[in-house]
Amino acid sequence: SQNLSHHEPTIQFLLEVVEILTNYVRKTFDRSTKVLDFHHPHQLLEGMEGFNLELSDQPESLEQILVDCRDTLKYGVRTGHPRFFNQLSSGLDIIGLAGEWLTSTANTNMFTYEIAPVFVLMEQLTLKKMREIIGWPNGDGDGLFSPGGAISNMYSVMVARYKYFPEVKTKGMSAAPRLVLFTSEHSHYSIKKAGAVLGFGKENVILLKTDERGRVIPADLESKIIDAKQKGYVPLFVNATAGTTVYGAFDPINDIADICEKYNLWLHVDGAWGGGLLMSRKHRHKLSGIERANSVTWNPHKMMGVPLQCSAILVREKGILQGCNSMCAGYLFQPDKQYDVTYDTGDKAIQCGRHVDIFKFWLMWKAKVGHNSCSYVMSSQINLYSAFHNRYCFKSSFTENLNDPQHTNVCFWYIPPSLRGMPHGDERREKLHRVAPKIKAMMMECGTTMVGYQPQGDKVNFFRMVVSNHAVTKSDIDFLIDEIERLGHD
Ligand code: ABU
Repeated sequence: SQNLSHHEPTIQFLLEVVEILTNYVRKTFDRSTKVLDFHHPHQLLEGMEGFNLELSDQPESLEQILVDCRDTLKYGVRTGHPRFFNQLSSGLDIIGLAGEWLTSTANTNMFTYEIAPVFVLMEQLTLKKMREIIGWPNGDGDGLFSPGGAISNMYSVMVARYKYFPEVKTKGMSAAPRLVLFTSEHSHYSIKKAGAVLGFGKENVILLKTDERGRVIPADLESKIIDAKQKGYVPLFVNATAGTTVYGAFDPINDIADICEKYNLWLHVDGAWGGGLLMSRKHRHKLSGIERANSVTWNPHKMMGVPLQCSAILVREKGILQGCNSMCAGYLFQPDKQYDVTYDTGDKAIQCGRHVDIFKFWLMWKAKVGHNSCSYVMSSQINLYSAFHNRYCFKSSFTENLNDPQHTNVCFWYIPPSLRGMPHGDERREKLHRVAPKIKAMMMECGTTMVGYQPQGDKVNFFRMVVSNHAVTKSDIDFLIDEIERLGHD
C-alpha cells in the first residue's frame, strides 16, 4: 500500500531507504567501486532498465519508489569517493550527513525564530564564532548562511553599495555615480556576475593583474583606482581572494587593505575556498590581514567538508544586512510578537524561504573542533597536496607544473609521449589543449576517478587537482597519476 499514514508501512519504507543510503555510504568509501557509471544525457532520458526519469501519470508502487531511490544513486557521481578530485567541495562526512538527514526531517525555514528557534540560535552562535576566528573584536558584526559562495559574494557587493550609497535601495542605480569594483583576473566569476546582476555592469568590474602564483599585484590595484578616478568613476569595492578557484592563490590581504584604507574602499575577502584555513594554526597566516576586511565569504562546504551547501557571508558592521535588505513584510516579521524579534533574521536575506544550512555544520563543529576553536580536523588533506606535488615532480618526464601551490590545488599539464620531444610553438599548444579533455572523457567512461581541467589566460587546457575530501590518502593520489598516465599514453 502507498498509504504512509499507517505506522508500520511507513517505518518499513523508511528502514529500506536507510538501507539503500547506508549501502551507498559503504560503497562510497570502498576503493574497488567506481566513482561513476557514466551515461550520456540521451541514454538516461531514454530510460535505463527499470529506471525511467519521465514523470508518470499514475502513482508508482513503493517497491518502484525504492528502485528509483537506488537507481538515482547508481547513475549519479560518488562525490565522497576518495578518488573524486573534480571539485572544491567533495567528501561524505558522516556527522554532516546525519545533520542533513535531521534537517530534512525537521523540514523548517530559517526566516523566523517562530518556526526555527533552535536553528536560528545555532546560526547566530556559529556566525559569531566564525567572526571571532576572523579576528573581529568580540566576534561582533553580522552574517547569514546563503545558498553558495557566489551569493555570499553578491551580498558583499550589495552591502558595500548600501554603505556608501544607501539611497540606491529606494531610488535605484540612477541615484549613484558610475561605480567600479576591483577583483583579480584569477578571482571567481561571481564577482563579475554580481556586477552584472546588481546593475553595475560587467565593464565596471575591473580585473587586476596577478603574479606568477596567481596573487593580485597591489601596485596594479592602486594604479587602476587612480585611473578610474581620473576618468570620473567612483571606486567602491575591492575583492581579495583567499584561495583562488584554479590555482588556490592567496591575495596579499594586508597590502590590499592598506590601499582600501587610503582610498576609503570596501574590502571584501572571498575565502569561499581558503577560509577553512582560518581553522588551522599552521596555515592561517595565508589569510593574514583578514581582520581588516569589511566582509568575508567562507564556505564550510569546501575545505571543511560540510555537506553541500554551507556558505557564510560575514560582515563587520552590525545591522547593515538588515538595513540593506529589509522589506518588513507584515505577515512574517510582525514587530509585536511575544519574543525578541531581533531573532527573526529572515529579512536580512534576499531570499524569503531559506534552507537550514546550519545544523550539519554546528554538529560537525561540536564533533571536530578543539577547545580553542582553531584546530579543526583537516590537517591531513592540507598536507596531502605536497605529497602529490612531490609525486608529479618526480615524474617530471610527463608533467609540467603551472602553479606553485599555496593551497591544495595542483595544476599541471600531462605531456603524452608524442609531444615530449616537440618544440614549443602553436602546433604543440593546439595538441596540448586537446590532451586534458580527451583523458578526462576516457576517465569518465572508465569511471575510475575524476579530476577537473580548464584553460586559464594564455594557458591551454591543464588539469587542476584538488584535495578537499578528508578520506583521500596518498595511494589515491598515486592512483590518479597512474590513471592519467595509463589513459594518456599514446
Ligand atoms: N564555487 C566554485 C567551485 C568550483 C569548483 O568546485 O571547482
